Amino acid sequence: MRGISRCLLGIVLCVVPFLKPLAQDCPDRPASGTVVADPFSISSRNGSLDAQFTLGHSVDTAGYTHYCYKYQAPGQVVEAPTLRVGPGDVLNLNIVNGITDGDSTKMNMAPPQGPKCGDGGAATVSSTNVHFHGMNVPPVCHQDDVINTLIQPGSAGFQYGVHIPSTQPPGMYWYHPHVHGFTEFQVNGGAAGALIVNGMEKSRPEVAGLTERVFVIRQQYLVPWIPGPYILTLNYQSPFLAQFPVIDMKPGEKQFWRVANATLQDFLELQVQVSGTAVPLTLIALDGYPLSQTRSTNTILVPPAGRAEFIVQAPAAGLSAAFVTNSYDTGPTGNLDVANTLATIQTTTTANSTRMPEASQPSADEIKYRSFALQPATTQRKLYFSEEFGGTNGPIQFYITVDGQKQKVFEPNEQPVISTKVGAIEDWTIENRALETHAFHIHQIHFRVLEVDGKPAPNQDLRDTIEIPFWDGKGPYHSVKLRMDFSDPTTAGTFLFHCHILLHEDLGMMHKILVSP
Ligand SMILES: [Cu+2]
Repeated sequence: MRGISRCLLGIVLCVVPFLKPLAQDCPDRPASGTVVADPFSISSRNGSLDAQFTLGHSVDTAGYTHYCYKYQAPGQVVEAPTLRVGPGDVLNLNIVNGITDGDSTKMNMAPPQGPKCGDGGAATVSSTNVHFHGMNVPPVCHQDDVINTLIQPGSAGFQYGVHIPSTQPPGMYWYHPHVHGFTEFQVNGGAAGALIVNGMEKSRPEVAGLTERVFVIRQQYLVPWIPGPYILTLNYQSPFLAQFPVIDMKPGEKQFWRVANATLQDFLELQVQVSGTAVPLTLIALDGYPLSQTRSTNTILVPPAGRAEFIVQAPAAGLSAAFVTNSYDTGPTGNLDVANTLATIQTTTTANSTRMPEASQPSADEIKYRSFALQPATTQRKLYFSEEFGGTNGPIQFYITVDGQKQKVFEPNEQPVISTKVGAIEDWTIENRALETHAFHIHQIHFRVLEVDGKPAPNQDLRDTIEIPFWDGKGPYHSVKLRMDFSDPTTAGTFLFHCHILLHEDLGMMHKILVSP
């Protein structure tokens, strides 16, 4: 549903950004129409990556808040650096909530009643925590718990120590705040960055030695109280009039692009167009997992929170080229995902960037994921997305429901709606009964896409986020059948599954699952 629903649901949410004096905490963003640089990158050394981020915000002249992760690099403060780790490393990330002028009195949620993690207290518009999206890491305090972890403004900070499994596939993941009710606020235009697990050249030698580019696409609502208008930014550079971000490539050069959809709700139908025609891209990985076989396609659909990694061949000198997203129909009650030029591509003889390492053999640990979720399922479940107009919780309710249970919105202190055990292999059929496309995401694990609309999926990819198209009001619902593999004890615990349209998640289209050891 469009952004207006947040305002319809609570005028307080819409006016909060206007009540505070201007703050200018966040680094300046790159000027429109300039060459896009990769995010600043920090890498693990001797098995650990130690860094400190401070969450800040700036309020623009329209009164809207942009959140940011600030990192003190040598000689400069940079925003949301790319974190690079290896399988088996520890990510020691210290998070300081540096918001000094937030207004925690206007909107808050009851304190989580689970074990206190971090500062405790009520979740407010200025509370934060971090989710490591796609990482197969434990859902426990100081790792990837987002149910009980709260980092409040003014506290000393919070120490994450995320143990990356030795079996974590090489690829692109991302990090962002995940406080229920306020995720969209903090991700909007700002607080999100890329997390890369090294070693893709071992699994997919096609990328060895290529120039590597990291692109994070974010979304900024322009007018928070009016639905629709937004811009998409590429590594924080926004377009202005016809001045688009510029990607430099050498003529004919093959580059390895790693693209994260860090938008709030946008389904990105990505293409590289040369002289107006989409050209073939070699797809290497989705959602951090290398494909079992590469495939050639000229369009890659990346739902909100998804990632796609692919090889792009630069045009010959003198041809016009662009990186674009097409318009995407999300249904009668869905958002308007319009066509956008993300960047123009210019050929230059001086383009350079970091290069992927040369190929080497993956270890046995690193290739374990290839057999993930191949075993037959022992349990079948059916879930569905739905929306309800009118009700006690505002004009629209957003639900994800286990078939047979009562429709209800997420409550931070609810009991898990699904309980299972380590070792379970389950097939979940997820229907979309709403007049709007939703994006299913589960924390901690990936799933194998077995079927789409009841037919075998041609590629059976491993994903952590997948689109389920809207119902058009007649005929069968669209659905996916996903194999959930809970065999890894590393990810035992209580964690979340939800729609990754962040407004929907904030409004309760989410529930808990318990995987008991
Ligand atoms: Cu949704």
